[in-house]
Amino acid sequence: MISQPDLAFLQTTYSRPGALAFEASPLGGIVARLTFGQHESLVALQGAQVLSWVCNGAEQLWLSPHARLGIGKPVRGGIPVCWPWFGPHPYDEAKPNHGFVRTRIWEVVGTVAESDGVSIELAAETSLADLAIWPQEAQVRLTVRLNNRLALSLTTLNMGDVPFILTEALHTYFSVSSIDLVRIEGLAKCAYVDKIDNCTRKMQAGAIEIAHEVDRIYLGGTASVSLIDDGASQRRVSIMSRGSRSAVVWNPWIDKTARLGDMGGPDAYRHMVCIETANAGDDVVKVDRGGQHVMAVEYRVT
Ligand code: TA6
Repeated sequence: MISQPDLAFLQTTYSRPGALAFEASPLGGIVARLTFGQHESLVALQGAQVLSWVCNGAEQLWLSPHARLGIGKPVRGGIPVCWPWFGPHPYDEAKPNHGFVRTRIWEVVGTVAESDGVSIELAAETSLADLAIWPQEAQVRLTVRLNNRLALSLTTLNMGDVPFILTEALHTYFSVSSIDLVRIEGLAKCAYVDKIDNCTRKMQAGAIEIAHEVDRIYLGGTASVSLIDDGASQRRVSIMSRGSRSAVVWNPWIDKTARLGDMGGPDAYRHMVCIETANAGDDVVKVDRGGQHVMAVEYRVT
């Protein structure tokens, strides 16, 4: 078990009556429950991972039924924080996929409850032990803010004496009615790396529809993307990013769902799609010594 901070301490120090409370999650770790009117979000201390976002009474995110906290494995679903690299380590595949902070217990550094929203800020710092897998000194902070929207802001601070290169993603798993009734707009005419076709570079023509495994890194800046679900939920999720030059679209489809083994069933792929705000592939970020970088995203459901 990974040690968790004291629930009573968190409640006493950071809870906000009627807006933010900490609780022991049935998944095995501590989560913060943010409430704003009929909207709600759950944020795990492990990985500073958003596990749930209920907007207008409907869950917007997909979470594996196998999700467990505190077992040293990343949780599949919600909004994983991929940092300080996206995907496999640039030159050592033995290192964890998507960096090493998804399984880390982040520290709560602040909570705010105001008339226009409620937010929590969490932080994680690289340790001496981390130098073996990433030879930099850095801090990463995530602020999650809930009102009738959900906004995340990921800040990287270079605490060391030399610049470093960063790739990163807010790896958001959206729940969808049925993958065949989904369109993704806003990436037309964007170049992308097709990871299921030998990383061939291609150009997106029109809206994205998904009828097979899709794993693409769209490059060069995508401030506004929309997920359109024409199924039972009949909804559009607007995704407004800043400080991000890449967008990743992923659906594992049938074979990869089976290989992953933690999606919760052979047809789980039909009910999720990842649309990730990122700096990935060619879009690396250089963080100067003493400098910082912010990547942010805001989701709105209409
Ligand atoms: O963002 C898409 C991706 O890089 C896929 O290639 C797949 O690996 C997915 O992330 C999930 O990665 P994970 O390490 O969470 O299993």
